[in-house]
Amino acid sequence: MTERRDFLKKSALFSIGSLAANLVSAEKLQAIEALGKEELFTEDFTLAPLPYAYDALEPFIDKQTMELHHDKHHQGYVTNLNKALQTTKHPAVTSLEDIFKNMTAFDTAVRNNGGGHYNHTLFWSLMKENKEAKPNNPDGKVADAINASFGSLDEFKKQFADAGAKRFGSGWAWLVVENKKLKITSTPNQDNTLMSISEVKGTPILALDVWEHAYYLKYQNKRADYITAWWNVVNWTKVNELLAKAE
Ligand code: MN3
Repeated sequence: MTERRDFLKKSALFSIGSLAANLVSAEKLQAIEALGKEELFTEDFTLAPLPYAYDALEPFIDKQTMELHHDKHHQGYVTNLNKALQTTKHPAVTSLEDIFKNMTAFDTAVRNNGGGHYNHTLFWSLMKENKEAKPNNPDGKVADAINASFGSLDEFKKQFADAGAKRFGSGWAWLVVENKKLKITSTPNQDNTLMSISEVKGTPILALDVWEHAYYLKYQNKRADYITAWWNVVNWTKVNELLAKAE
């Protein structure tokens, strides 16, 4: 335990040293030190590469959108999340899920950028290439669960697309599991249904980014067209995996 504390202290000092060199003024550094070193320490979150090529989702989602979305937008959330965790006081952090459970204990920048990091990581994993000209429909448990909860696949897709289309401004549409029940909902900004501040809670098993940056280059203002195209690249195998884990 002592070793761990020493390690934490050293790492914190190192991290403050780096901050002093790169990011913050002497005044800010003093304020940070006053917060207590251990609370400042966190291991940096990192951005994983996309699990497929940038052009894998063509023609439904274009290469340039994927490049900007992953390399600029998602990277921005990761960078700003690390910065926020290094410069604000907060409880010890071991995972994004821990942060979300106790959201009000963290700075707004942690909420926005932590949500951004989690939501995008999930979003990339929930898509896959589709070069076949045939409907991309779910099978297995998730197909049964969708029929049981919404009556039919068409009705589910209609309700989910509505949740995305009607989300005013920027946000996300979700299919979540709560108490073994499937639920469709949406959240503003980079919020998600794991956050303690979320009105609707549950474990996300399908996520759709409806921020303009997700579709504007190819679909301009036509969010509904983007959603219609997006169904072609949903990775239902991954949705089934997440459903099995959530139950
Ligand atoms: Mn996005």
